[in-house]
Amino acid sequence: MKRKLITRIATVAMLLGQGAAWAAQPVIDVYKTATCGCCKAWIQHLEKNGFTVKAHDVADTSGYRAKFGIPQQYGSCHTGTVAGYALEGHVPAADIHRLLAQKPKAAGLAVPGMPAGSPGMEGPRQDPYDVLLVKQDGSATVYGHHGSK
Ligand SMILES: [Cu+2]
Repeated sequence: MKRKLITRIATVAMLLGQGAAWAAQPVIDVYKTATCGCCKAWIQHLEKNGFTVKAHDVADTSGYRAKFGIPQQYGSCHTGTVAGYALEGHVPAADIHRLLAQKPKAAGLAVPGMPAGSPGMEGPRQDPYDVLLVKQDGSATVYGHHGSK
């Protein structure tokens, strides 16, 4: 439902000649706990890469994860949505831009856990990690690989 509405809004925006500006800065809604520091760092990463972020502090993110179609096994510390897709965990902005350009049939993207070196989890350690494309049936394929190896 939400997706249809967004599509309609996008169509109206395009008719007004603002399509490019809207497409360049889609809004990402993020559900996180108030005390999560790496969630805030991830949000800053998104904003630095052209996204507008609306953050919502919630007591527990697992209900949002389930609602947006991401199985708990792919869970991380925060759950977001953009253009009808779920974004679970520390997903790099580049993969989100690719998702929005390619528009695959899927529930969304997930970076399970909190890999060291992912956006918002920067530090001395850089672990290799995968960005998963989670399908509507809960299965997943590798959408992107980051870090060494
Ligand atoms: Cu985190």
